[in-house]
Amino acid sequence: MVRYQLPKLPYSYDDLEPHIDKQTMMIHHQRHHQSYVDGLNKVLAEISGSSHPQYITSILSDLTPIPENLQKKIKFFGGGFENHRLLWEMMNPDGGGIPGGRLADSIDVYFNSFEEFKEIFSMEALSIEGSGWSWLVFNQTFNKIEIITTKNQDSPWILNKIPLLGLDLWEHAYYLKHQNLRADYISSWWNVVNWDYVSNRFSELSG
Ligand code: MN3
Repeated sequence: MVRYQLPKLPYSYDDLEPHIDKQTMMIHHQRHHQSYVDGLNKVLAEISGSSHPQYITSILSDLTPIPENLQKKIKFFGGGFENHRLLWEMMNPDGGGIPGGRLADSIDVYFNSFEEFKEIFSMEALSIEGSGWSWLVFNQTFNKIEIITTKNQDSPWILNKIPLLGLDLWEHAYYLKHQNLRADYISSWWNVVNWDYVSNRFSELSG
């Protein structure tokens, strides 16, 4: 059986300062992400008698082979594991600015301009009630990009959509620095978006 591990951050805890603070990064990575890793390993161990060689994104894409009473846990812990793994990669101290390449063209096609895309994405992120995520995803069925939001730790993979860029809107992602000011967190976060990573993901998918 696959055992998941807490992935290493691709930078130091204080590298995203002043946009994302060191203490938030440490607690978010070492405690919150670790708890999704542990929860996922535990629920996979509970699925007795069957092995799960597929990576978690394949499991999330089709939950039907998972016993019904465990599907919710897989969704939560598996989503939490993968969403955060991506979150760290989707940020970078040298991030911010605007995307390039084919992703930039696609954003212009579906959202008119990068500025309009950014505005819609931020509005959707602000409008999430309770905890959830805001995403730019690739919709394979229609071969297009879309903005979606998900509740709790739901991953875009459960909707068969591929996450390109994701923003964590749980209070644990921003409360220490921004308290209840979610809009401030969102505008800080744009400064660290790793557009190279996001654009590369898109290029590989839309090939
Ligand atoms: Mn989180």
